[in-house]
Amino acid sequence: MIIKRYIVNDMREALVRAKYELGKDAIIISQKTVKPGKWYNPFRKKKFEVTIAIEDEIHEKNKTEKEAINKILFEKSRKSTEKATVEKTEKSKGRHVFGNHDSTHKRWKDYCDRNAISENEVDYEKVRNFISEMYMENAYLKELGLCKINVFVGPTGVGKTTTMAKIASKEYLHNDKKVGLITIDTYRIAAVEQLRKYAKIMGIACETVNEPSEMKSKIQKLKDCDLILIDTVGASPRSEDRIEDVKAYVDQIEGEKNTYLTLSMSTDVDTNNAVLKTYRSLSYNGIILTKFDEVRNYNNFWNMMENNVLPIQYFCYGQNVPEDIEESSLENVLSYLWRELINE
Ligand SMILES: Nc1nc2c(ncn2[C@@H]2O[C@H](COP(=O)(O)OP(=O)(O)OP(=O)(O)O)[C@@H](O)[C@H]2O)c(=O)[nH]1
Ligand SMILES: [Mg+2]
Repeated sequence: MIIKRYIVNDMREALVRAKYELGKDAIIISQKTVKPGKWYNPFRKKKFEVTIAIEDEIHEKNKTEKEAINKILFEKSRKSTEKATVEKTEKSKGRHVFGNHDSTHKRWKDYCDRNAISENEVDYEKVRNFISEMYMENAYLKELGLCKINVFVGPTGVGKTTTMAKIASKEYLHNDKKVGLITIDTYRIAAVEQLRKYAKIMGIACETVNEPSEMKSKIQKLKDCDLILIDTVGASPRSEDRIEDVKAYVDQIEGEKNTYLTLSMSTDVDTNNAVLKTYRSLSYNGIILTKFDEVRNYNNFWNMMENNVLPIQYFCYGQNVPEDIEESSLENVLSYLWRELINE
C-alpha cells in the first residue's frame, strides 16, 4: 500500500493532485483541517491535510502509464533545461541587473544623475521607482483579464500548450471555473495528444478542430463552459503561410475573445521583435512570456518595458503544471527577477 499526505486548499485539489501522482484508483483514507506555518503567525490560513492511499500493484501499473504521458509532455523541456544549466554555469557572475540592454542602461544612468544616486548601488526600491517614473506606459501595469474565449498563438515550442494547461488547471482548481479546451494543432498528432492528456488528467472537455469551418460548432459544444482556451499550431515568424493558416481558424471565432501572443524569454530580442511584428495579422491583444527560468539575462524583459504597450498577462518560469505561472503584474515580475538575481 502506498500512502501519501497532501496539504491542500480544498478536497478537489487533493483529488486532482492524487489522481495525477498516484492514478485514478487512489482513495482518500483520512482528512483533517490544519494550519501550516509558525503557531504565532496570526495570518496562517486554514488548510486540509488529506491522506490518500493506493495498492502497490495498481500504483505500479499507473506509474508506467504516467511515465509514458510525461515522456510525451516533458521530453523537449528536459533538453532545453539541460542546455540552460550548462549555459548558466558558463556565464560569469555579478552581471548588472540591466544585462546588456543598452537603452535601459542609459535611461538608468540619466535617472541616477538626476536623482543624485549611485548607478552601481542597485536595490529593489530604486529599480521599482525608476520603472514607475520612466515607463508610465509600460505593459506590466495594464490589466487584460481572461475573456470567455482565449486563443494562444506564437512560434513553435515557446510553451503555448503548457501555458494553456497551467491556466486551465489554475482556473479550474482555484477559481472554480468550468474550463473547456480546443486544439487546432492538427499538424502534429503528438500535439493533439499532449493537450488531450492534460484534459484527461484534469477531467475537462477537449475538442479538436480539423477545419476552420468546424470552429463555430466546436465552440458551441463548449458553450456551458466559463472559460474556453484554444491552442494553435506554432508558426515561426518566417513562415507567414503558417500564420495565415492559423488566422483562417481564428477568424472563424465569433464574439469577444482575447488572443495571446506567447513569447519565450530564451529567444533573442531581435527574433521576438520580429514575432511581435509578423503576428500583428492575428490581432493579438495580450502577451504571455515564458521560460524566465531558462535565461540569465533579462533583456527581453527590458525590451518589453521599452517597446511594448500591450498588456502582459502571465509570465511562466518552468515546466510544472500548474505551479510555474503567475499573473504578470510589475510587482510580481520584479520580485521574481530580484529573487533570481540575488540567488545567482
Ligand atoms: N523551462 C521551461 N520550459 C517550459 C516553459 N513553458 C513550457 N516549457 C517547455 O517547453 C516545451 C515546449 O512547450 P509546448 O507547450 O509544447 O510549446 P508549444 O508552444 O505548444 O509548441 P508547439 O505546439 O510545437 O508550437 C515543453 O517541453 C514544455 O515543458 C517554461 O516556462 N519554462
Ligand atoms: Mg503546442
